[in-house]
Amino acid sequence: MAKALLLIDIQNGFCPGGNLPVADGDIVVPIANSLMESGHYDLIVASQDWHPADHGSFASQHPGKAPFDMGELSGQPQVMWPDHCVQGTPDAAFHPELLTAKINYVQKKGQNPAVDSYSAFRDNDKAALTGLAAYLVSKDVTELDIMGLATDYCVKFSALDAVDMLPGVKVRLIADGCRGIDPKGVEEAIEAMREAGVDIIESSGITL
Ligand code: VGL
Ligand code: ZN
Repeated sequence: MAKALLLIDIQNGFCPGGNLPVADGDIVVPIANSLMESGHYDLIVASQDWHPADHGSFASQHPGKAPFDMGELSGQPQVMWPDHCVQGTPDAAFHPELLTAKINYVQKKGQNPAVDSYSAFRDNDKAALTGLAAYLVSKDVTELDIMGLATDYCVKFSALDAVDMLPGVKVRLIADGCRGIDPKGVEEAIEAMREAGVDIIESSGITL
């Protein structure tokens, strides 16, 4: 029986000044920090979008495409993103104020140039697993709280996969600890998570 906090992609790239900034993305940092310091969690895990420079989700790899166009990657529809979170660059680093010393395990994702990986658990085509589900099972995690960036992409896909891949684990979304790319997408994402069985909560409701 263990309670885990999963911090999704709290990286410079998704914060103001980054290459794929989410409005007010950095506002989630103090929320993550106070939750990590609260003593509520037995285990703290963070994901990190970690792309090679030639990742196929980048518009720069598709002649004629601009960032945020729709395109294709390995035959599947794919949003064309600006180059972001390239391995080893400052854009891929965790936000400098995130208390990374409190993080027990970092799950990198998105390394395969031929497929995107919004979820911290597996690639978008659901073929390759990252190993995070097995890690959480090995730590006997029974409650998983999720927050981070971006609500309508990596947070959503991670929460849906958590429900799918961790049967018996209670999954909650800390809504005020998330920020998204598209306001309408955020509403739809929260509804999709709720329908899948994710509890939508606020960080203020988490107490020892
Ligand atoms: C993300 C788009 C592309 C995210 C990552 O972290 O939500 N979104 N790569
Ligand atoms: Zn990405």
